Amino acid sequence: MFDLDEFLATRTSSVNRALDRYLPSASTRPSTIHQAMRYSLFAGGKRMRPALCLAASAACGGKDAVAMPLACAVECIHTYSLVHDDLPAMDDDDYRRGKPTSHKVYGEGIAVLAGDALLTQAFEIAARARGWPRYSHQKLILELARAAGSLQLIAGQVADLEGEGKKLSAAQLRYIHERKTSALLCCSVRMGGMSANCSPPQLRALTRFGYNVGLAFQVIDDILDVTQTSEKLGKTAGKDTKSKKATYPAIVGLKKSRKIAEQLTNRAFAALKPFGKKAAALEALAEYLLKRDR
Ligand code: GRG
Repeated sequence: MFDLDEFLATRTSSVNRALDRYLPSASTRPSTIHQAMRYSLFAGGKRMRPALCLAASAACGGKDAVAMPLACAVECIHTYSLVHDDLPAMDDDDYRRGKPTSHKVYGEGIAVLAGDALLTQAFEIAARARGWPRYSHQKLILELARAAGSLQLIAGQVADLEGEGKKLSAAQLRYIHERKTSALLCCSVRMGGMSANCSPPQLRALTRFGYNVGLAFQVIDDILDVTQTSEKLGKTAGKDTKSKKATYPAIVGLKKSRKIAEQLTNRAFAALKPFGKKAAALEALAEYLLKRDR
């Protein structure tokens, strides 16, 4: 039996240590921005994207230490997106990762800059990865930039904002989920594989896995928003309904939403077949993400 608790505990510690090393210290001038970056980064996120990156590296025979800069880079991008998403001009939220949001503590100006700085920091950290025979630095930076750019993460956010209060079809909702959530999760998995110099068929299998796990992740996130408390989630529950967002539970109901998340997870499992036992961590993570309650 794969010990996922042990995997998550050890990987979270090593990711936190690496992030601490990569980021300027809290006292580095101008200290406000470095404190704000660290405040959100170390607020207690679940570190699912780095865990997926390291697990994908392991599936391809890679080493954690080699994948670490890429695992940390995706976490910086993810944290930036949360800081900006919480701003009054976006979702206007007071609570994230169990703490007051960045703009509540540091003010809007510093929160905008902290998000910008985390995004930039991600590329600086990724540039420290050594590059591999099949995957040059150029390919890695392209991968990250595409996932975070105006065709993926930002596109998802734009469609999400523009869809508020409108009745969206399941296809339109899928468009949002693919970009807002699945793209960065998939990128985390792919970069883990790249750090192990994975073969093209392995990269295709990881892409299928990451795409489906990413979609399942957002369906579950939508379900948790209506079934869990803010205390449990560490962010404001019921926000989607309040801001009239299109979600799977709103469009197809809770029961069907759970079924869809299961189907997506099964597709993710199927993609892992070629990796055999080496994919134990990825498989356990996909199951955990389906059954999570926060
Ligand atoms: C570029 C402003 C801007 C936004 C990008 C990612 C995003 C769009 C907005 C963030 C809000 C949101 C609901 C995103 C979907 C992805 C998601 C479910 C994020 C929460 O991820 P978790 O649960 O969070 O892994 P922790 O805090 O555990 O890391």
